[in-house]
Amino acid sequence: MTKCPRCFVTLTQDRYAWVPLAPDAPEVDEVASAYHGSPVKSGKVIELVRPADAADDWAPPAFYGERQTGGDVAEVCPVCHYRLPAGWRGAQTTCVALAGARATGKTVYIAVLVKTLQLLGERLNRVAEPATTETELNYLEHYERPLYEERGILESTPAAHTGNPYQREPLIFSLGVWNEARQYLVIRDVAGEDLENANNVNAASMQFFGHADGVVFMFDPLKVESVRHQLHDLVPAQERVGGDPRSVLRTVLSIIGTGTPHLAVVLSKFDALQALAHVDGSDWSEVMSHRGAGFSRDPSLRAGPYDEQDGRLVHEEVRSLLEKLEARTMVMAVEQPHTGVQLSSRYFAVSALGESPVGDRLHQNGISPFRCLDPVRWVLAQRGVWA
Ligand SMILES: Nc1nc2c(ncn2[C@@H]2O[C@H](COP(=O)(O)OP(=O)(O)O)[C@@H](O)[C@H]2O)c(=O)[nH]1
Ligand SMILES: [Mg+2]
Ligand SMILES: [Zn+2]
Repeated sequence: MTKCPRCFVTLTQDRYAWVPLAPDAPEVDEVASAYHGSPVKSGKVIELVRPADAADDWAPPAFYGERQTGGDVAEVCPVCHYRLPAGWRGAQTTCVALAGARATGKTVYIAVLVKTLQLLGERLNRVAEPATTETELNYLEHYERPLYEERGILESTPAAHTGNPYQREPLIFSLGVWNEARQYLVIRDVAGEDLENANNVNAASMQFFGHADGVVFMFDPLKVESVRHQLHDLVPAQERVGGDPRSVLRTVLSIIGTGTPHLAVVLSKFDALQALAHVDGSDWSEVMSHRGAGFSRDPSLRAGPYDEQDGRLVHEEVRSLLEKLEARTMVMAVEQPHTGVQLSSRYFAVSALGESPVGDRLHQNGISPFRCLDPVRWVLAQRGVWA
């Protein structure tokens, strides 16, 4: 099954659309603009709907778009008018959407996730590489370079209606051939502001959450007062931005509506909780220094298939951690959603950096990711990819 990389809607054999590659007078495309979140210009979109009496093996007549426009065309998604990468319809896609309040670590997570995905790919004898030039440049400029080269920390992702909107573009990675099909992983970042604003529930540009295969919802433990308090001397203070995770989760679940993505609830910046092991005499130190715990080790780069048993163990552990973090209302929101739609969900713990940054610079030990692959491998495994 193939989905559009932007709106995540499944591409069916019933609807097609094209745009001229070199339009004479590009105009604002209202549909594309609504799904993108800011004005998009293009030539006139040519649409084709399967006739009601068409045979089962109906396909668009050859060069239909070219003949309609009198020039070269590119195929676009019939729903959101996103220009589909070459050969897209013949491939299979796994679409993952990041969610969470501002500064929960989504963008840093994506930067590191791609690196660890490539490491695992090497072990599985598979590639994990940008599928388009746009993705390559976007990843390099907005994710990889700020984190790995400048060793700084990424700027907070701008909201969809402000400046440089790199997070409106999907990141598309080729995962090679698996199950006799070309596989792509599409990752969509999001600006936390857009999810902290409950008015966005019906925005076209947010509807991809409902169509995703996986939604990775991040929860920042440093937002929890008692954790921050105990970490006082151990972990450099982070800026106190970002909304209430519970209301963000509520908004995300509302956007998902009747959709059925797998929901990964991820405790981010797990290094901060691990640091609590060193707080003598605190009740946290006992919990966090438990050597036998699944969250004390990271088997995620083993070349084997996704480890379901390990996943369940960590799921239970993180679930009780969340309750300890006074996040019981979040657990309830996940397990008894107000929308009435019970999603397949699992809890995870990740640290993208492995250690807390000092001010706006990375820790001198650099980056040592912890369990970053787990949520995405779980989603991929549900689709039988790299499983
Ligand atoms: N301790 C720790 N801090 C992190 C980690 N990942 C991100 N951060 C911090 O959280 C801040 C926000 O990260 P970012 O990815 O921009 O958050 P976003 O707004 O959710 O995209 C960064 O500036 C880092 O200081 C992590 O794994 N550990
Ligand atoms: Mg961000
Ligand atoms: Zn689309």
